[in-house]
Amino acid sequence: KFFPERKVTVIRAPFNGGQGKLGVELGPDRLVEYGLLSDIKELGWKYEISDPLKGTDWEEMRHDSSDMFDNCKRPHMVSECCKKIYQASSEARRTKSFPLTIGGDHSIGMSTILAFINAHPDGGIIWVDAHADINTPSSTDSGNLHGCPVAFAMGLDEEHWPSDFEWIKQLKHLVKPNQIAYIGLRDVDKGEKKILKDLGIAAFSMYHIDKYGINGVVKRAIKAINPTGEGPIHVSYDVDGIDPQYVAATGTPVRGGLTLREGLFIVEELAATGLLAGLDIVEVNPSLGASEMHMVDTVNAGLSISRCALGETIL
Ligand code: HAR
Ligand code: MN
Ligand code: MN
Ligand code: MN
Repeated sequence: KFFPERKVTVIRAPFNGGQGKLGVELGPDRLVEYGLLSDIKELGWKYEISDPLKGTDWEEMRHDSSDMFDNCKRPHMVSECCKKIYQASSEARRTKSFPLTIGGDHSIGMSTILAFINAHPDGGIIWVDAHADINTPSSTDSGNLHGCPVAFAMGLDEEHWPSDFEWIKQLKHLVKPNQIAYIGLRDVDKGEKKILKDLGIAAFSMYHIDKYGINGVVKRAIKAINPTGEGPIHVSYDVDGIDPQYVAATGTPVRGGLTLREGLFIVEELAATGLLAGLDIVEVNPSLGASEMHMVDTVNAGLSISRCALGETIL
């Protein structure tokens, strides 16, 4: 009901500046090479492609190693690229097109969820991930901003932000703690645990999946962010939420994750509710994994997630 014309905007986000491993910027091309666009068509959607980072002067971005703020790495690059992705995502929402953003590292999640919340102030977000990505520029140990997008989208600790992120402070809406729920967590930093607890954010770890089953967790997550049962839901899907036995070609794999079926069930169930209103697929790194097979498995997992989100069912 949110997408009367059944149109998808595929937003390419070939970005790696939120972390230190090369290769994740190749994710979008690999997903397309392995059939993303034909999958979309086959499921009865039209698509258009948005390429907001095209023409980016990467030399200028890396102007020098002075793109640091305390221990935060590349704040200028991350902010500039995220601003462009925010604009592309907002434009897709303006035209009632389903934004399918393909990364790239997860720093770009700040853009897609902010565009979502500014288009749908009553919306809810499900963040599928092994990690909570809610470090602030002050709490991050690694300095990698792909560990911080949720904190930026929520305006946490904004008095200590690098000045590059001023644009976020100008937005009408930021994400509120009751508008996001996590599924799949298993590697959360000490400082992040405190933030999650203090703000009362709904966080379903692998423990909760073992305890309630994936169906029980998805139900609880929807209820936490969408008490009326009618608001739209955006999913920001870090493929490392799924266990590395299925998804090995990713920058920060953590064992003990979702099975591939559990990972797909999340999006199948959200698509079935008719509330799914946007998807990010991030952290596919075709250069990682011990073999070609790992790359192929990981890309195919990303494609399966997209197809489930667009309504593919098993029968
Ligand atoms: N929490 C760690 C940090 O802040 C690692 C998190 C980043 N890893 C990701 N994002 N792939 O989900 O650096
Ligand atoms: Mn700057
Ligand atoms: Mn992530
Ligand atoms: Mn992660």
